Amino acid sequence: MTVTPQTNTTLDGIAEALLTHDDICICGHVSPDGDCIGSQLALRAALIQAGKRVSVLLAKDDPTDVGFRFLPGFDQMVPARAFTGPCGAFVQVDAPDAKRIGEDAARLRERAPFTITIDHHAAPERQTDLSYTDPDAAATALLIWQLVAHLGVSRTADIATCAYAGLMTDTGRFQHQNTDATVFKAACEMVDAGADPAAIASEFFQRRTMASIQLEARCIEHMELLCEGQAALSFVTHDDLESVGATKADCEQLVNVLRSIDGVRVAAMLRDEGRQVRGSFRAKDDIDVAALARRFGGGGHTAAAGFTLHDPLDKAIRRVRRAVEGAVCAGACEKAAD
Ligand SMILES: [Mn+2]
Repeated sequence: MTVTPQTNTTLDGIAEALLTHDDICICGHVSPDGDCIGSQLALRAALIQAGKRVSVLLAKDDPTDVGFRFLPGFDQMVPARAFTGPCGAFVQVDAPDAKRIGEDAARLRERAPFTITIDHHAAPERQTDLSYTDPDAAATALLIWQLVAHLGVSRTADIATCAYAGLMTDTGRFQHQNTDATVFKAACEMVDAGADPAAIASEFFQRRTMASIQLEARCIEHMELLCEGQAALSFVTHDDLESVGATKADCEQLVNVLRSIDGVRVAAMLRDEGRQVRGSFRAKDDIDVAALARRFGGGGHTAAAGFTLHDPLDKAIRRVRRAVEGAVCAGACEKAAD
């Protein structure tokens, strides 16, 4: 466990603060993933059990992954923009800063009398009254699972299901570098508490839309291999999305498809959003793609990071291609010289 310097409390401290507040608003990040939604809904269920009034907010009102819909409490989620209820304490999970929670939630956070961060993304500064950030945790859902014990409520099947969904997705189905004994021990506890691995995996991974399959075909069409096949770069345009009827959520897995190619060490995927280009990096070995993403003002984890470029697509592709070649081809030369 490595808590960041921005961490100023313990999970016990977070639990105590939550129990002394009411009308708790729980928000995640823009382009929410399974860990984000799973963490929000697991915490919601635990706090309701503790007798609290809780609201769960979506950073944006974009359509989300279909897999989320079966998670207990998902139907209660409201976009931050539309939220008009009381907010006695604002909790952000799986998101380190105002940028990641988006403008609407950030405005709500400014008005909240008390603010909390529970996260596993290292960040340069603390933006809330309390923060517990552990970059060694494989998923925020793992921290929420631990927090539930500190709240003194029981780990119900609903909480376990939401937490398991977060843990399963952020470890890439228990395959990523962050998958360790702690992850399996927690997953075991969640299954003991009532999470159904096959049912949850089926909701997340056996429900792909035709649009997402067609979008994957476009992504593969546009793909180029760099550094003698050690890196893969691709993109989808706004037209690609429109012509197959895909949503932004359908893009999330494309970068993993690129990474899965034999010999590829780094994958880069760009999505043209018109005024900006959203990018994702994934690494298969020890290349630090968070450092690469930071060069474009983004960030994330060592093996999975993201960024946004305010460039036309062709320029964004050139910049990313150069950065990836610098990191991967140069790294390959160093390895050869060892
Ligand atoms: Mn996460």
